[in-house]
Formats: sequence, structure tokens, C-alpha cells
Amino acid sequence: MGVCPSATMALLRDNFTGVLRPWDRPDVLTCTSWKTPIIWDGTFDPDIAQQEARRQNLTIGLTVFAVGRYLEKYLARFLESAEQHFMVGQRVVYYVFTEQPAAVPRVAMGPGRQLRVEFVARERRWQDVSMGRMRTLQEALDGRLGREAQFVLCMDVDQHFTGAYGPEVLAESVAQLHAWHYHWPRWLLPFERDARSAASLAPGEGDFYYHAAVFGGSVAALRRLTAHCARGLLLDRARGLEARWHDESHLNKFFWLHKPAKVLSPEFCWSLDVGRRAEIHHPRLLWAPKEYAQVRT
Ligand code: U5P
Repeated sequence: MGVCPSATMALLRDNFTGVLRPWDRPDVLTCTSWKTPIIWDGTFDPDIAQQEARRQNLTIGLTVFAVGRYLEKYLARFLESAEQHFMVGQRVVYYVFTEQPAAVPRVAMGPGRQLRVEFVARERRWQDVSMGRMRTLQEALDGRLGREAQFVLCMDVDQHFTGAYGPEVLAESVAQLHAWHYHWPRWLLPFERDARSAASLAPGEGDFYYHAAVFGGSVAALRRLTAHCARGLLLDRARGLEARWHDESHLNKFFWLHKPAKVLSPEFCWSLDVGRRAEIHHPRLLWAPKEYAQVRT
């Protein structure tokens, strides 16, 4: 399907994945048009990634927001499953952003792993909680998070880990293919199309539709990403606009302008509601069933 020609293989080699083996997955697209790997189960060696992360003596950050009812409903399972599967054997610092620090569940942490709780004021609308994350993350990256981690993954809380999620996902900037949209034709993808919005993409623009439930990268790259999105969100607000998919629309605009250095297959953020698909071998993170009526205010 989308196997990289052998001439591009050298470019696809990255420190965390070793030599990628796209020929083991001829059924899926394993390479973008800008020669970045799309990592699927079977295309990388997790042991090489582990060794490289240890050699670099990395601290890996994982940020998550748990505001309002999202805390009680999802945070414990998210953290407990992360302790089983996320960057096992590496130094990890979790950053939980919430307006209820005292309610954060006590989850037993493995060696070299710690949890920091950061206060964030509660917005009235769920859309504002979601959009406010970019500004808060930007500030955190300028503060302690940016000093103690070298790479950071930013995730939604309403999901849980089901399989190994290791340093093979790390790169300068990391984008996640959206489970519902990865096999759609480009013209159908739900980008913001209102030209007045800072998030807008013109017809013909947009590579893939990326899911804001998982994105990441180096601290420097994430500072640029969060600053770009926070600025776009502010500009839209000043014009009385709100992009179709809120912060996710701005994230998609950013990754159109600044191509990600690694793309994760939908196995890294899968929804069982999509149904069985032959190319999904090993889902590693699963969305919780969407119960918006219960959690959104
Ligand atoms: N979120 C909250 N509380 C809210 C709305 C959103 O904590 O009231 C955070 C959660 O981390 C959630 C993410 O997974 O923003 C994306 O929101 P949603 O699209 O799942 O509603």
C-alpha cells in the first residue's frame, strides 16, 4: 500500500525505532509524503527504543487534564493503566491538571516515576476546558515540566492503556492518526474550512486528520505547537469564532504548516466503536465510551 521505497529507508531510521521494517506491514501506509515514518505494530523494535531512551537518560512527561467530572470518572484508570504500560522502565513524570487537587487518586508509582498535580481554574463550558489546555501546557512547558522532561506526551484522560506504549513513539514532534478518519479520503476530513478562522485549511490542504487526544514531542517543539494553537484560539475568540473541533482544529493547522517528525498509527489511540479492522493488530490505548451527557457541563 504505502511502503517506503528503499531509498528512503535511511531517512526513516530514527534513534528510537532503529531501522524501521515497513515491508513487514505492506497492508498499511508506513511513510508520509515528507518521508516521516508512520509507526504500526510490527514496523519497529521496542527494545532498541528502550535502550536508546536509557542511553539518553531521558525523563518523559505525560500530561493529562482532569477537570470537573472527568477526574472521578477517568483519572484513576488512566494512571493505573499507564503504570502498567506507559514507558515502563523509563523515568516518567505525570502532570495532572485539575481544579480539585485533593481528589486526585493515589496511584502506586513504580521506581523512577512520579506524579505532579497542578491547579487549573475550572472553565464554565467544556469547550473552554478543552481549548484552555494549550495555554496551560505552554505555561507548564516554560516552567517545571519544561525543565524536568526532555520529551512530553499530552493526552486526553478519557482513555486507558492496553498495551506497551514505549519510547518508540518519541520524536521531535509526534502526531496521532484519528481512529475514525485515517481511512477517509482527504476531501472528507473534518478540517476547519471557515477562512476567517486561524485554524482554517483551504480545499486541497491537510495531510491527515490528527487526533488531539495524543500529541507530543520535544519540549522546544511543544512550546512552538502550544504557542501556535493558543494564539490561534485567542485570535478566533477575538473575532467571535470557534473552530469546528476547537483545539484539535488548531492542532491540525499546526501540523499542516509544521509537519510532524513521527506519525502514530491508530493503534496508539483506538476506539472499539470503530469496529474490527484487519490492519489494527495491537491497540495500545483505548478511548473510553463517550458519555458526554454524564461528564460534559
Ligand atoms: N476535559 C476535562 N474536563 C472537561 C472537558 C474536557 O478534563 O470538562 C479534558 C479531558 O482530559 C478530556 C479532554 O479527555 O479535555 C478532551 O475533552 P473531550 O473532547 O473528551 O470532551
